[in-house]
Amino acid sequence: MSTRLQRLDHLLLTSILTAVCGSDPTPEAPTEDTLLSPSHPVEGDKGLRMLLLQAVLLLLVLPSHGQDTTTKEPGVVPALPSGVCSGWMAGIPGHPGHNGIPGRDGRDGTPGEKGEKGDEGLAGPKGDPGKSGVPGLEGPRGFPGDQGRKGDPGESAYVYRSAFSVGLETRVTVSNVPIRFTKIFYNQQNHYDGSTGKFHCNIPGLYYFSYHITVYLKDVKVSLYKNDKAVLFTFDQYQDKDLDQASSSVLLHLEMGDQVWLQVYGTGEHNGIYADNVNDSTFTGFLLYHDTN
Ligand SMILES: [Ca+2]
Repeated sequence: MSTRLQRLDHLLLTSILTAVCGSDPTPEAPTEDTLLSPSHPVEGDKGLRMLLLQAVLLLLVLPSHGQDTTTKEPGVVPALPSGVCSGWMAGIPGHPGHNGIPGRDGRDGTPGEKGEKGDEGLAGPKGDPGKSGVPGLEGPRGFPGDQGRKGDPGESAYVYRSAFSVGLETRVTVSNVPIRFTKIFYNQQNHYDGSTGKFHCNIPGLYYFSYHITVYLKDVKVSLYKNDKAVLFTFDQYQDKDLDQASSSVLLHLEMGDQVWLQVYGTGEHNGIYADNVNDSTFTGFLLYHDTN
């Protein structure tokens, strides 16, 4: 029963397609001339064919009568007879569709082979100085250098010279007055006055004084005076039939105008200071350092 119905549907579809396409299943495609010819029955056939096409579509939509679905393969559509509608004219091509959205990024490719060694780069900037090393051993002593040129003459030292050295020419017989040494050994600056027996300070500074006295016939008490004040004392007792020596020395700071001399001191007869052609009594003084201010 189902086979018969399928055959009937197939026969009906074939007839309809034949009616739509024409009596001849393989007619030549109508040309533009034939389609536009007034003698061609275009309008009448066109309405009939459209009606038949709608009927065919309705039959295809309706289910088959009493079709046995158990014996039919799902999705199998009966094949159309060969040669049917082979002259069907293709429609006008549609418009191209819009471009789709870009696809997702593909996966990372496999690593490539190792490339060749590149060229040597430019030299970098100069680095910071390194730390100082350990000092080396001291080298050998060098040769003496050339002698330097002679320096400029210094300030004259003449003004700072002050010295005298004098002695007795005869024995002293008078006490309590300055002893006059008239035997001049040195008195170039004339700071010692032989007429008074006093030394006059012309250059402030430190002075050295000394005296060496020959003692004969009497005891000797002698002092070094500075401006009427005894600052140094020497005492020698005379022994009969003998010669004694009395001496002393001192450093004194003197100001301008100070005076220094030797003098027998005391009330007794202590003037045994003696001198002759073979025995001298001397008095000496000189500037050691002058004041700098
Ligand atoms: Ca003595």
